[in-house]
Amino acid sequence: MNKITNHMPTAELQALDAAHHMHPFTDNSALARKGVRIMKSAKGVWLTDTEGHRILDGMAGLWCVNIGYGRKELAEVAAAQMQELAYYNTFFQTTHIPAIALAAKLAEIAPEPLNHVFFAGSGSEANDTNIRLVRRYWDIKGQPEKRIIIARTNGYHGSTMGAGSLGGMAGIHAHGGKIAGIVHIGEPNWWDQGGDMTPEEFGLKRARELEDMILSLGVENVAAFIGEPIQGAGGVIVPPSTYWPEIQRIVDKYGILLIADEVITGFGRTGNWFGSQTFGIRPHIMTIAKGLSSGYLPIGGSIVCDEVAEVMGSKGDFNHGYTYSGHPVAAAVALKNLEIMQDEKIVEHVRDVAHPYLLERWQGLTEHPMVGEAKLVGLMGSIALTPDKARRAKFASETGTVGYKTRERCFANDLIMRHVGDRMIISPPLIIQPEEIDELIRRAWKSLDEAYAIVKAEGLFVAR
Ligand code: PXG
Repeated sequence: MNKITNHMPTAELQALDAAHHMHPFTDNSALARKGVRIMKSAKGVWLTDTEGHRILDGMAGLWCVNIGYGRKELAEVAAAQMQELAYYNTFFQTTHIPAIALAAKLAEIAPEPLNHVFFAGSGSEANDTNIRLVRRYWDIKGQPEKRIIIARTNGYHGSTMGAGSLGGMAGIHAHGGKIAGIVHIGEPNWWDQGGDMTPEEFGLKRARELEDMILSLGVENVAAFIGEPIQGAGGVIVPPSTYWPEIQRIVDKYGILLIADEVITGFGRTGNWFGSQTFGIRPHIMTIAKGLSSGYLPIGGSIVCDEVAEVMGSKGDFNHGYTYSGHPVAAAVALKNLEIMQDEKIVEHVRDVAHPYLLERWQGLTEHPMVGEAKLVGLMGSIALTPDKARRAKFASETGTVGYKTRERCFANDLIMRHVGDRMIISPPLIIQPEEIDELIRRAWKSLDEAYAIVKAEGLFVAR
């Protein structure tokens, strides 16, 4: 086979990709017919593809490139660490300097009493760790029957067997099934499901489903509750203000463990280091990945509170771990990423500059005839597309039809803004500057206008 170079025509690269590459969450034969988009390089918030388009990345890759693309310092740290110690494991009573330093840094950044880190290679792996960890915790405490984990419909926790089961997405369960001992309650999605209730009433109602579920299962059988502070892959669903305080009250009352999945909301995304701080949540365990290394290398983990770590350490081995738990190169890069975030005050930039600047313009999108609500926490936002704002109506077409058409216009206008059903979502790199926000909003308006024209012309601007 010929050497693949960046000079190879896009069509040839697409043909090779279609012949040999199975993409995640993709209809691969449909993609083969259409032709995949091939990214080539990136700097800051800007991607360049093999056709020379400069694309504004409104998603930070897959919610992860928080400090932006092309940071040389991270490449240098990776190269240096590979030469110093490319790999060693953290099993068998050994460790290495990057894993020590990163665990200590995470303990410094995370809220008290979260001071202990179990490393994984991804968010999915970390959530698989969490399933085994919470069950082992109750075993050691002499309550081995406490095994059930309560999660939420339309939550996303990854796509390994365990993490996919924690997630509440029927499409994932349909492909390969779901492990036992995980149940789901409703999501705090007021726009879609709140009916005539106020957001605050609906938030309480959805939180109280946790109490009802605990009581119906028997608290003696329940190990933990897991939730994303803000559902990301589910469509950037910002819960009503009443939701998390009520969840916290219930978790405290029944003494079950609380796992905050911070894979997206961690590391500055919501304007604080962690989404748990933004919502006043006090988790026993936080799942982390993505922004931990700004996506420069794969790494994830579970940050565990003192009490859980103490119990886990009190009765022999925890028979669990990954070859790449605390991988030295990934750990060194993650540590440098966090140092850059601190030195350049990136969390403060989100909170004091980028969020307030974007908020006003993002909310302005609700003046568009097709946009109902606009939500933005930190730099995590969504808009609901609707044919009738007052009724929060859904489109008559199959859910996602209008969202997909809108996403296609964004792609055509060199803006990466995704759709989840008929919601459009953004999660740009945290280093985004006001002039780039202006450009994002310009492209979003243009794409919405074009999509609206298409939707109307096709007779799809019709309520269900
Ligand atoms: N938890 C949350 C909250 C996530 O968003 C994971 C766990 C799993 O992490 P890994 O590293 O195993 O992928 C995620 C991942 C999407 C999309 O379509 C979102 C994710 C992954 C892939 C696609 O928005 N989030």
